[in-house]
Parts: sequence; structure tokens; C-alpha cells
Amino acid sequence: MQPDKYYGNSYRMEQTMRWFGPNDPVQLSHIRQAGCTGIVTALHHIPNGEVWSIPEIEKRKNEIEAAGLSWSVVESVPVHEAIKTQTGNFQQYIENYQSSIRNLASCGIKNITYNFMPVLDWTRTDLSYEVEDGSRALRFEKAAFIAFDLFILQRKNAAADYTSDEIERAAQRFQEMRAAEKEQLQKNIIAGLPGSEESFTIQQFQQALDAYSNINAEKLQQHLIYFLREIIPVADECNVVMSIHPDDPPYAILGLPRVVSTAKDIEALIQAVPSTNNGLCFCTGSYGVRKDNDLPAMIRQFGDRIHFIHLRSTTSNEDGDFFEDNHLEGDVDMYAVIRELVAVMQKRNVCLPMRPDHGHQMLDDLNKKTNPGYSAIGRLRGLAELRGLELGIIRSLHQ
Ligand code: DNO
Repeated sequence: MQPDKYYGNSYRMEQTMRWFGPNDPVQLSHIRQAGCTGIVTALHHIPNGEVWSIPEIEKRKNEIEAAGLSWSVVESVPVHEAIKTQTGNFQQYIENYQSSIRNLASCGIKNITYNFMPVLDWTRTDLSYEVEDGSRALRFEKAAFIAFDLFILQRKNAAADYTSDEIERAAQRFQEMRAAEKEQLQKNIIAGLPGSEESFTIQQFQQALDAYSNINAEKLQQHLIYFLREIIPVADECNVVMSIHPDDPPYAILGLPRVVSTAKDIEALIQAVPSTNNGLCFCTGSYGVRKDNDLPAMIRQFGDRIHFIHLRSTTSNEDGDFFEDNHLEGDVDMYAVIRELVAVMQKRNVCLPMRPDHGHQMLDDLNKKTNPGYSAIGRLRGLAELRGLELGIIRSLHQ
């Protein structure tokens, strides 16, 4: 291949977007027009825990390829709750998971993302937070979240998890909420955000939390390591990379332990299962919410096992609230992040798949039904900015 006139032989991020399948209001052709070559998707119609069969995988793969795209990453093959709690049929669910890895590999799909967050996947309190320019973003507001925990869910001993100041603010916030807002808040937290695969009523939710009453962070980490010891050898055998997504937000919530939030958490997983197929989905929006996570340093430290990248930025305040900012604004130093990722790719001789993670609801999308965070135009804006930044960095390396 001829080196590019401006960018040399550099490895660049593979541009992808998430697609929720045939029911997604964003079509494959839209994603292609945004400049993507890859699709990130899952077989969302298959219940958690069941094996993904080869015909089902092939069907989805063909649909994507017919649109001139390729299925770059699976996000996610969900991990059944029984595996996280090590109860019931969990060994069977692990075997099913191994079969899904083998089946995906035999169809040539070799990058699988998953998470190990108990009960809830990503969590937000407000899915339509108006930012200054009139576009709408996703937001996590601590006082509203604590109000849900204390006064809607009424979780036993919840108050012990918060300071008196936090409780007071939550009480005040709750008092000011109208019935519709309370209902919306509950729905946002427990009805399942796009891709989370689980949805609960308040009773089911309490039961799901109860399953963790004897599971602390240490135990959950042991369960994750057990799972890794069972699945990574299968990934090794089929040449599959497994990319664990961090906790979002990256700390314990609702009394549930969380074990994939910091560099230290990752170190423990690597120490237990060193294969580089035991890898990371490096999500800057999730890790970036913690001030003690130094993102460029984490990329340097874990560069050999980052297999998938989510690029997003948040802005936090001193109360611990955060909203999803424009991709090049907010608390994440996106220039420094991409510079490190470019270095990782040149070192490893790979093009890592990246998706602009979320985006604001804006322009025409404000009047359309969109999946929260996954509208076309907001993600297109994010992608356009991110690829421009990446090309600027690469070009400057070839001056
Ligand atoms: C949210 C997503 C997460 C992610 C899973 C990975 O937008 O980043 O739902 O897909 O946690 O398993």
C-alpha cells in the first residue's frame, strides 16, 4: 500500500457507531454516510444468558455487510446476573457464554464487549437535560439519585451510604419534584437505558438488589475473576479479544459493589488472568468521571490490552453531578487521550475500533424519537470532531 501523502503509513482508529438492530431509528446507511466503516451491535432480541446461534449471528452479519459495513465489535454479550452472584445455574450460563464466543469467532467476529456491573448497566437521572445551546444531554444528578434511593425505592439502610448534607439536599430536591418528575426519574433509573438489556419494576428491582446483600466488592471481584478464568481460555483458543466496559458511573451505587472503576481494579484482573485477550473497552466518559483516574496514564499502562474505545467527555461539579458534554469539551483532555491512543496503535500496528460515545440530541433529532444518547446528528458531530483531532495529531507527527 502507498503511504498516504499527508498521514504516512499511520494506523488510525476505525470509525464505528453503535446500531441497535433493525428497530433502531438510525439506519445503517446513515451510519455509513457519517463516514463509518464499522458497526457495533448485539443480538438484543436474544434473552440474557442464552447461546447466540450461528444462524442468528450470520443473519445480522449479512445485513450489516449488505449495507457496505462490517460488524467490528459486539457490544455486548451480556453477562447473566447468576454469573455475577454465582447462584443458581451460573455454571450453565458460563458454558452458554463460552458457546457464544465460539460461535461469534466461527463467523469471524472477534471483538466482544461486556460489563460486570451488578443489576444496572449505565445509569442516568435525566435523559433530556437542556444545555446552553438548546441541545439535550444525559445527566447524572446526585441529589435526584439519592432521592430515588431514599424516598422512592426506600432501600433499607440506604441513609448509611450518604452524608447528612447529601440527605438534606436529596430531601429538598424530592420535595420540589412533581409527581410526573418522580415517575420519570424512577423510569430513567430502572426501566433500562439503550443496550442495558434489563428492565425492572420497583419490586423486581428490590429483589435484584437483595441478591447482592452478601456480596461485597471483594466477592464480586472474585466472581469476575472466576468468570475470566472460564472465558479467557476460550477467547485465547479462538483468537477473540474480550473488552470489559467500566462501571458507569465509576463507583458503588445503591449499596451495590462495583469493581471496574479504577486502574487498580484493572490491575487485579490482569494479575489474575494475564492474557491480553483479557482486555478493555476504554470508555473515557465512564473512567473520566473520577478525578483519580489519569486517562492518558491509563492508556500508557494498559495500551497492550485496549481493544475498543468509547470517546466521550463529561463535566462534573463539586456535588458529584455530571452531564455529558460536547466531545472535545468538559473534563476529559481529548487531545491527550487521542495522542496516547495514536501512539498505542503505531506501537501495536493495529487500527483500534472507536465509537463516538453518545451525543446530544440536536437539530432535527430534537423532534424525533431517538434512543437516549444515540441520536444520529449528535454522534455525527462527535465523530467529525474526533476524527479531525486524530488526523491533526497524526499529521503533526509526520511534519
Ligand atoms: C452505554 C454503554 C453501555 C455499554 C455496556 C457494555 O451507553 O456504553 O451500555 O454498552 O456497559 O457492556
